[in-house]
Amino acid sequence: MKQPSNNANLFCALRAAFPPDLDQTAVETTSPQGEPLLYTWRDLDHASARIANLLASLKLPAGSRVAVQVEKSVEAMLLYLATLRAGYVFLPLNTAYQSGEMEYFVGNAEPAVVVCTPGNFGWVSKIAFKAGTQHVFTLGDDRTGSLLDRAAHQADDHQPVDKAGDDLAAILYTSGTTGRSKGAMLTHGNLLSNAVTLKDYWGWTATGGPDGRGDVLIHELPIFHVHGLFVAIHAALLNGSKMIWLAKFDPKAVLAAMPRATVFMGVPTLYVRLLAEPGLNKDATKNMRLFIAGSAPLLIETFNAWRERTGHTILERYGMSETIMLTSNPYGADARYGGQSERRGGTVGFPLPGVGLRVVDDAGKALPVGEIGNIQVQGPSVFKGYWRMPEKTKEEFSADGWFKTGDVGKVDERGYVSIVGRSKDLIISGGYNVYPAEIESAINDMPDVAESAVVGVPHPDFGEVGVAVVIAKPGAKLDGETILAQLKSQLANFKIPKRCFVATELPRNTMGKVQKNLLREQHKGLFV
Ligand code: MCA
Ligand code: AMP
Repeated sequence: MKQPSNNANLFCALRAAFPPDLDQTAVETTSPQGEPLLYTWRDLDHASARIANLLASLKLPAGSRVAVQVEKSVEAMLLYLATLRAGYVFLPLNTAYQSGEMEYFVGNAEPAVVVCTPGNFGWVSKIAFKAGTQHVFTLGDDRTGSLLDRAAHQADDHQPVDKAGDDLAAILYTSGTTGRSKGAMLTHGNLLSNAVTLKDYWGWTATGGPDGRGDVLIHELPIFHVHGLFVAIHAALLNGSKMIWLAKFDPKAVLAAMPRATVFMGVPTLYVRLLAEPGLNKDATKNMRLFIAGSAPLLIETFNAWRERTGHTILERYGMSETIMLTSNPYGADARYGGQSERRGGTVGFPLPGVGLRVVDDAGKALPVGEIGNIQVQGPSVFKGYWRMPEKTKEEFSADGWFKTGDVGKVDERGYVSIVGRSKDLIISGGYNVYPAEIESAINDMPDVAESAVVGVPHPDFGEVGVAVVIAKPGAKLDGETILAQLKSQLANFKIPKRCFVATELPRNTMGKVQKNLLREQHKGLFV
């Protein structure tokens, strides 16, 4: 493949990092039936070229969105790479989304192409065609489906479409505290700059490791969010590193992969579940170089227990869909911060090189070191805005151009950032974001419901889970279990509150606002 010198298409940078010997293994995985499967670097190149050629043959308008709701597979990753290569915009969707949620995303994004699982073709294609989508393909987790059937007839070389750094590469939907989800628009430049920074900051190496070829990543996260799709995949590809690819998180499979790997990235729930494995010890992790956590707060108990059991200190970092990664604890000595190299539990480390981070009060005035306030950021990975929502975009930036994260935190005298809360009403459950406003709205639409409140409470496995408190209309009778069952038919399963209480009233302050802090306090002991 010819490398155009000034093409800012992210795929060019990833492809340029493939090792010279394309016959080396790039991905090691198993089929759904458990048979071992190996993909070489050449396989990644050729298979993504075939899909890119298929997309190109459709003659889609520039900037077309390719919406994808499929189970995790290597081919799903290849579809992402092919979309970059073909110059279109990748739009990944959680497989847990139900038809009402999909209807919104597809209606809002108006994708030219939708790719779904063979089993969902019936209902997903109906939604897609209604929204004007011309092409609906299927992709199974076992290398089946019309996408690969059609791509098989295409050539296996493809020249990446010319892109500028500011061109859109992906849209990631992220819920809002009010109203519906917003599509965060990320550019080729956003994604590449962050990937390069993380590769350097986390010390990715192309030598050493279990087979002498450098780092090997255990990839066990879903690939429809920033963590699994961008942070993990980009770092590995940009380092020419092999991935041990698990279709789903399974603590035993992760432990079994550790002797052949060096890097693991996970949300805190995965660390909690790994700690429950008696086989997790210093010996099992002795070949590992780095454990990285993020997407939700890592409890200090988990941080300490991990160090005690394995001898490794988890490196916690912090980011958002709108910004990709913003801060990280140091991997080695950080010269910008006096050579400090300590990974401090309970903190998310330093702003990454190139990231500006400030803590301000509600009026937007910068606060002194150590004071708690709203976190605002700037930098090359900060997104381009919300898809077709210029007003919302404007609201989320300060007058002088800083993005308002909605997270509340502080910076200590040594420069470490801590997240102490959120100004946005958000529950992070097992690394997935759940917006109470969306759940409350679904509950309030039920005929016998007068009002409701959903709050997050501590949970030993998911960190935090939702609990609903519901008030019936006068004379109506409600039952918590029935409400939850009804919600299950409407919303992605991880959004369903783990408990639902029927009460006679919600606590309110003198302004009439529901006092969620009192509900949180009342229910905080439910699961711990
Ligand atoms: C599954 N369930 C959950 C969750 N996941 N409930 C609350 N929160 C969750 N996260 C429920 C299901 O509804 C189901 O309930 C039951 O648990 C079993 O479902 P199953 O799918 O079997 O669960 P699992 O396979 O054990 O999944 C748990 C998980 C998964 C592996 C922790 O949630 C996961 O992969 N989380 C990672 C999310 C992630 O990648 N986040 C990154 C976002 P029932 O039986 O009642 O139906 S990116 C991001 O946040 C930013 C940018 C960042 O900084 O990285
Ligand atoms: P999302 O928009 O789904 O990507 O979620 C981003 C949010 O996850 C951030 O705004 C934070 O609230 C939260 N988050 C990510 N990483 C961390 C972390 N290490 N500690 C605390 N919160 C985090």
